[in-house]
Amino acid sequence: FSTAAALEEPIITPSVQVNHTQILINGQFVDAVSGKTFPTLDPRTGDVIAHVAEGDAEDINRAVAAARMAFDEGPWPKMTAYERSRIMFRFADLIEKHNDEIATLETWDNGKPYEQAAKTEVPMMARLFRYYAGWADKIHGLTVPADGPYHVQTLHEPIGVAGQIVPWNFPLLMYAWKVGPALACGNTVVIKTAEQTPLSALYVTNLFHEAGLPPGVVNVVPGFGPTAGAALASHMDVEKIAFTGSTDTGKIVSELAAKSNLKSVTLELGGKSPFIVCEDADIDHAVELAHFALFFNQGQCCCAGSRTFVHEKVYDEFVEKAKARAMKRVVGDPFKTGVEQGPQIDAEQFGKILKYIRSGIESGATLETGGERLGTKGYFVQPTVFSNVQDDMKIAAEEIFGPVQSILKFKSIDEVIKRANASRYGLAAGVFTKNIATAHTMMRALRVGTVWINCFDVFDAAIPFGGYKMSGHGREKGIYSLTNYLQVKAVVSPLRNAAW
Ligand code: TXE
Repeated sequence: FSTAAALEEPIITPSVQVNHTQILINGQFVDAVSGKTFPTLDPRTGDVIAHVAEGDAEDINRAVAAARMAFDEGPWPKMTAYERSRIMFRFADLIEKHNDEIATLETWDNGKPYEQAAKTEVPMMARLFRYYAGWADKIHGLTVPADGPYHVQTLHEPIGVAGQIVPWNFPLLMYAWKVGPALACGNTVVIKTAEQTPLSALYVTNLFHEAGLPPGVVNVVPGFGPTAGAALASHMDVEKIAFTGSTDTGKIVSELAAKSNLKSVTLELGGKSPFIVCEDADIDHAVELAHFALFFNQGQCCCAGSRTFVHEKVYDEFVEKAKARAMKRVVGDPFKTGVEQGPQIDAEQFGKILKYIRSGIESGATLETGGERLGTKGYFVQPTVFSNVQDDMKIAAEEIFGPVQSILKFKSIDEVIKRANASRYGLAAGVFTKNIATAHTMMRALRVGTVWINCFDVFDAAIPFGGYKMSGHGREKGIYSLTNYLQVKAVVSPLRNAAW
């Protein structure tokens, strides 16, 4: 690997100050009611970056009360849609202005390459807010042609207070996917950040207030899942909960929502996405994109192409090239230029990944490269490639969420479709072929929320994203995301000639 030098040199000390570590309620930074804090760690070293206020049920109550007030008393839903949209546009401008500070916090707290945060994710966040700002004044109901002498129309109204629970793999993008549509539709928000990555959301929400966001419209509560997260999901005054995270926690969130006030739920959960390379594919292109599909963001993507199915005729060539590509991957301090892979998020995920690697070896898959931790501190894992992986091995069935590529062999299109669909997940798929009929057949047959044909991980504010099966329900991004945050009210009134 192109790793050793990058890992051994002294690590880069980020140049930004961590100024926001408290809970953000009603436009004010406050301590937790309990006075408790928790450390947020630098995944490069395991050292403490800062101590952050630890919200729990009491703080969630306060945040929900603020969001409730901002919704019920205004001004947010009572502002014109144009005024709301202008605040969101101004926020996007401020995100751009502070691009480098925001990206620095994101990399420091999460471990992702700085270049990825600074050149892709933070700009994408600004793009998402502009996209949703554009929607704010284009949301309206219909006039409905009913039978009989009635005037019938629908009003598209905000739901109320939206609770949002986000994970640590894309802290800012998950914020944008959730807060953007909720606000465009006129809702107010309480967002619980992941315990591993509280810093960037606090920083950007402060900027949002600078852009003119009224107090109470977006409240940010850092804290843990079973305390703060569960309190939000079961709160009686929260009318909608949106969650991104593991399938197991998604079930808990659904249950809490059902047991409390039956708040509506959208879930974006795990995946085990097939990446299918047909015999006629451009192999070099497929190798590169299969590598990207799996290793991007340290393998910590819900839609990672984590089952690489390759046609038997091109299998050996593909495995050789995939191995060579993984061996060239540059792993190291994510603040260094040219580094493609930083550390995993925390000790727990790091341990889980190494366990899956051992399980792959024990179950008889061929370890082509990698397989160990890198360095002696922090949570770095060697880019790892397994060949001869079988469907019933754990590494082929369960979400590893790390830099571990599993390459499986197939013989026919019908067979690979069946095997690709034989998963409890259904988030995404990649199909690599030059044959348009094969591409169209697969596109229809695969039971997943996104099919990328001869490409992968193409994200855009307008493209909907979400899962089939146990990868969740509801769609984020695009026009479809708005329906998660709107109530439809039917209004019926008789015309003058109606029989009373
Ligand atoms: O997830 P959790 P974890 C997958 C991935 C990973 C595994 C575990 O396979 O290895 O999940 O990661 C909050 N009530 N994904 O433990 O627990 C928690 O505080 C309410 C896929 O980090 O799902 C955090 O804010 N909330 C995924 C969020 O849920 C609770 C991204 C996610 O944490 C809660 C992350 C509770 N009882 C992990 N318990 C994706 N789809 O992209 C936890 N939380």
